[in-house]
Amino acid sequence: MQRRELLRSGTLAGIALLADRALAQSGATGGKLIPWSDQPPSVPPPLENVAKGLARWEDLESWITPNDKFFSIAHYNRPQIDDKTWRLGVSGLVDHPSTLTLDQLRALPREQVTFTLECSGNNGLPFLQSAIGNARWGGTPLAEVLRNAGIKSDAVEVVFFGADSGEETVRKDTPLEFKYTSNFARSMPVADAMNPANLLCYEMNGAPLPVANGFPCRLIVPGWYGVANVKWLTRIEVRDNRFLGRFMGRDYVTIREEQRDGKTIMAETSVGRMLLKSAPARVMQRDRRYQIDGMAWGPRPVAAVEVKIDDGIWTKATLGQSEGKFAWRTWSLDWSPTSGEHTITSRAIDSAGNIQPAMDDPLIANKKTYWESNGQITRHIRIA
Ligand SMILES: Nc1nc2c(c(=O)[nH]1)N[C@H]1C(S)=C(S)[C@@H](COP(=O)(O)O)O[C@H]1N2
Ligand SMILES: [Mo]
Repeated sequence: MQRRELLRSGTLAGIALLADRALAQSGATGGKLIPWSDQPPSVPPPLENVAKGLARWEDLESWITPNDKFFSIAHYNRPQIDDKTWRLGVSGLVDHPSTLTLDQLRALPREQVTFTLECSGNNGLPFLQSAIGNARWGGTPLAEVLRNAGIKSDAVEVVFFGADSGEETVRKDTPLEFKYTSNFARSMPVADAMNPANLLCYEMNGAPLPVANGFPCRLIVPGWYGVANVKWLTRIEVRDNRFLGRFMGRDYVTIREEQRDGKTIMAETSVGRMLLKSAPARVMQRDRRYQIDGMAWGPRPVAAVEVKIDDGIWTKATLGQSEGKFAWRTWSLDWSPTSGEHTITSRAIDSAGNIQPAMDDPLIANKKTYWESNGQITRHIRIA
């Protein structure tokens, strides 16, 4: 390893440790965890294989989510890929189409990014909670591979295909019904794909990617919702028209009631960049003192987090250290509750002054689909 890289990873580890300590503080001094009284239901049987590893928020013990505690979402199958025979194809509107082996990918420049990956469906369904995790992702900058391939001037989009596939149906239950097999895929405009933060990622927290999280290679697009981070990546295609597969044009399309010239319309927008959000993670008790810990994240730096207990006023929480613009930030607040039932709500405020919307904000209240549910989260707790 290069000296500079060693230094950099050393610093990162140091900062991560600090944040971990802040989060584990109460535990370290013999604190007691008070579990939330509003536990989410378990994932219903038809979706058991789709959403896995949804941990309870209060079991979060470190700023970095360990690989074996990271959630996973798979809409089709979970392919077991042999890294010896795995290939990444780069084709379409490029000067030099190519096929890369994992060794060839590893031989290219390596970068790391700490990025909090959240499923855009997180908090949108009763059972879909804590579909979020923070990891240090390592791999080759996507821009490097695209530059080597030479994107032609008439290119519009870059499409990323996974090895997983399933059956899709259009015009269901009509004489025009058509079934076909499709791979998981997502696309991005060329300019977004060329973002230097994007990685063809083969490492998660210093280890090879777990199978559930895309072994041997996945796309990591910091600042974008989980769905854009294509796992089990096998093919990159550059094209001159827009890709409209299921996960671009049907699923992961937010439908929201909006007003236009006095008329109500249903606005349909694609799920892409992540939104400003925060969550109360846990309450710890030490003697008669209580501490509320939580997390905040978003597309811009988090400037503040405020907490509301029951119907009280918003109180500023103390923010933990900021570590990279794509990673979540810890926050905490001392609390002296009376015994009985309480609610705890948090809201994040970003550097541009945007406030995480309340649940009755039209942005959230008029949203008909469950994706992009970044409304304020209220948790319930019983104090003895
Ligand atoms: N190939 C493939 N990539 C995929 C998916 C998938 O089903 N297949 N699910 C996406 C969705 S919806 C999310 S939220 C993230 C979750 O990443 P994780 O499973 O590593 O937590 O992966 C994304 N990448
Ligand atoms: Mo997702």
